[in-house]
Amino acid sequence: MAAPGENLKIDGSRLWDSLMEMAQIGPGIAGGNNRQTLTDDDAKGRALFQTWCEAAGMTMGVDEMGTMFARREGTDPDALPVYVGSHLDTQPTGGKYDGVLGVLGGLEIIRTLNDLGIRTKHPIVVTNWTNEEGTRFAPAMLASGVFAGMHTQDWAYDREDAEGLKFGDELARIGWKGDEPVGARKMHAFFELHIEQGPILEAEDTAIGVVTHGQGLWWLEVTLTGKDSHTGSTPMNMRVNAGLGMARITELVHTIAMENQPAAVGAIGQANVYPNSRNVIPGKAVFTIDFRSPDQSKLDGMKARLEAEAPKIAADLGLGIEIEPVGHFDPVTFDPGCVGAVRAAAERLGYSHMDLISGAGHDACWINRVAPTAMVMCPCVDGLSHNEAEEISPEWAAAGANVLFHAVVETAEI
Ligand code: HGY
Ligand code: MN
Ligand code: MN
Ligand code: MN
Repeated sequence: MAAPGENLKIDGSRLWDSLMEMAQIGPGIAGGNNRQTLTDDDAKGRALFQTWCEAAGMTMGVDEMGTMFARREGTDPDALPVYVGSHLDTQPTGGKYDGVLGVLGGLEIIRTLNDLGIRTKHPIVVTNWTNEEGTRFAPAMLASGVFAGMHTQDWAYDREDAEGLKFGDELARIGWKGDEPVGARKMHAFFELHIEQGPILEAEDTAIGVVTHGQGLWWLEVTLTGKDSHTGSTPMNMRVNAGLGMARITELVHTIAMENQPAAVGAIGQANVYPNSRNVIPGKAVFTIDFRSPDQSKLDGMKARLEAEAPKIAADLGLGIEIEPVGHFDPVTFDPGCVGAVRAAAERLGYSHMDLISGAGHDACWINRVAPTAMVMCPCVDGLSHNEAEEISPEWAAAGANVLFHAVVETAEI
């Protein structure tokens, strides 16, 4: 396969302009984005992406989970396409680049090939996976998980948000419930460009992360049941305090992760007490736990220890407890061939690069189960993400997109 010449580069300012234009849709309150999945803002972002894809001569397909597939034909229509993409949905207090850089980086590949009049042998399909974030509808990477056969579509359609709205209903409401069966598409390879969302690349002054592995994840939802009572007149020895149980289990999660260092993390994400009144002892607490590790035994060991010790905390306080796994994937090893294409591209282009384990989950983690897959990462300022202050430089964005371009085009064969 002929590798693209090192002088073949994407148009970094066009990519940056598109990032900034997409960032106008679903603005946050502090300079970032709140374009949560299946909201009207998500629909607007999807519409803008579709307009751009059609202007670039691509045809759009949409599957029954709402995932968007914009296809550019190759010279060999029978060749399996090379897929490239990420997600356009954001956290409630998200940044402008998480996911979006990977989708628009894919679009920039097409725009550049059009400029250069280059036609690859394999078709190329730029993808926007529905509901990668999993914050409105748990779990994360929901559509790519259905695509990879990890969840049934019916189970996904029944996922509810905090208002009790169902995923399937909201997908239909915004008009993005496609007609393609999910997972029917076969891929020659899948590549995803993403910001690191951690501090390593910036600290190492390195432009490109060659992602060899991804952490595994357990998401657990804990419900503690106690008794609402008066914060003033209830004696301390008569309280059945779900808020206290949540605090102690929060500490337990941290202790478990710290005792599994290095390469293990754990935290509480969402936390709600009920009735959430300032002079009522909470009779109920519902909160989510996020454990991650690249080491399978540490990952499963942390979950097992939590499941063994949290009930003892609950029993000491007279609380009822339910622990429900709501998301999981094992540690990921990406395809050595695709990882090699990423590494060779970084070398050919003269970018500093290092092998990296992804701390965050990505659609690529699921797609890696059904197609040869690899990721390209670029640094982000202070390693900050899932925060409206998330920031990257245009140079970092362009470097990541150039490596993505070379890896995709080499794999799609020119
Ligand atoms: O949770 C994750 O790792 C991803 O950002 N959704
Ligand atoms: Mn992401
Ligand atoms: Mn994210
Ligand atoms: Mn497992």
